[in-house]
Amino acid sequence: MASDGFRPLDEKSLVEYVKATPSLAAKLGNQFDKLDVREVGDGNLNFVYIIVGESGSLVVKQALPYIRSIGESWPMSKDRAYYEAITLQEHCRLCPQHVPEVYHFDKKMSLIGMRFVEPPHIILRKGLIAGIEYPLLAEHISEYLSRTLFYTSLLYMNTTDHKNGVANYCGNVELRRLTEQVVFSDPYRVAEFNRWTRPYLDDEAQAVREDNILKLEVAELKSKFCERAQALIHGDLHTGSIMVTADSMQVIDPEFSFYGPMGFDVGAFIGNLILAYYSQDGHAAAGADRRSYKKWILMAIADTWNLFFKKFAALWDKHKDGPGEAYLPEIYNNPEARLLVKQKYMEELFHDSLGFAAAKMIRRIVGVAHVEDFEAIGEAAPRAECERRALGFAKTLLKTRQTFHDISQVVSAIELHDEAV
Ligand code: ADP
Ligand code: SR1
Ligand code: MG
Repeated sequence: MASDGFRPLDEKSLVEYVKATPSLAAKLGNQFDKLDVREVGDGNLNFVYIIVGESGSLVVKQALPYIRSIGESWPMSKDRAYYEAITLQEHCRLCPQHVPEVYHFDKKMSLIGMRFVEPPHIILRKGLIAGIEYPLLAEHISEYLSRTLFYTSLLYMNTTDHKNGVANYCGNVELRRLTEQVVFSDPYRVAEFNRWTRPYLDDEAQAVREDNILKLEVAELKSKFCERAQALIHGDLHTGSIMVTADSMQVIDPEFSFYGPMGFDVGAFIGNLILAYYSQDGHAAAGADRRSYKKWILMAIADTWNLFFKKFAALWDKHKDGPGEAYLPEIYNNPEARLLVKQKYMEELFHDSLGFAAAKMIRRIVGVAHVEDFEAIGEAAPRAECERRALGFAKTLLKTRQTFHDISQVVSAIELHDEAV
């Protein structure tokens, strides 16, 4: 054991740990005879164990002091487990139906015990690759986004609570720096871990590095990401951080959380749906094209924004006379003033979301961490073709996001770009 009390667990030592931890042992009904223990971590950073016994189940997640997908050559603070645990708890309080319960947190061990999000839940990204429609997805994600973002913003919070919240997350600096680097910097310069589908996208990767307008736009987004403490955001809300069934949705993995721009979460989700859209042709089998599935993804994008807008605005109306510091009732006390500020706020949030969506798409094609949507397309040539379309659309979206005023215009542009190239 290290002097700080940390030791990495394996499947065997984990069982001893659970037995010695009453809050976890109780979740297994204190029955340890026939335990099935499996390490299932397929994310980029951590180790995740599922433990299923005859009388219960749980998940244990442990952060080691480096990035798993790269190795020990890229050290990373294991304090990330602390931020993940406190955000799971806060988001579970605000939106219990869509966030797994935390059973136990051990700061020295950088270890979280939480609810096992049981089968038939699967990772949304895998469902999208398989071509599965989720009729309630937009309803559920808009509920999660609207509640977690509204209730942690100055639209609802008083300034003392909000500043305390901001301060609580200031220490998550290494994960913020990681995002600053791999989303907003590395794709725009030559960097050690950047990769793309060679040689097909060599010219496209170079073009990204030489596009001054693109660099101008991404600088604006980076500045918002670094400087705007708008609400407690998940910070990594891609489709690999969401588990789904036909009628349930659970958001996991908020280790990148901090008080940041709301559009970073909304955009992460929408951007990853757009990536899923452009990957579909690579998954189409003979006699089974993905045309209707692509339509469904477009509908999910539109529904997500529209429902989010509606629910977020409804929360704002409900709490218009509440403690929120941003728009004090004695100043914005007439319907016209309220409408004006709401329109301006939501329009900026819309454009932020589109910008962050685009930046998140670009980094997944020419940066370090790629997505299974494309990686699962075995042959390089068709994979590169899908990626080229996605990258082309993302660049346009990043540069022209201010020209869109409605999500239906974005959806039309996605389709047009797909048909044109
Ligand atoms: P990382 O932080 O490394 O990205 P994730 O939190 O994304 O790790 O988890 C990796 C994988 O572990 C997920 O893709 C999912 O399959 C599984 N997993 C994580 N948390 C749970 C949970 N609470 N219930 C069920 N499976 C989980
Ligand atoms: C080395 S970058 C790893 C990526 O995985 C996480 O899910 C985040 O998206 C991060 O940028
Ligand atoms: Mg993850």
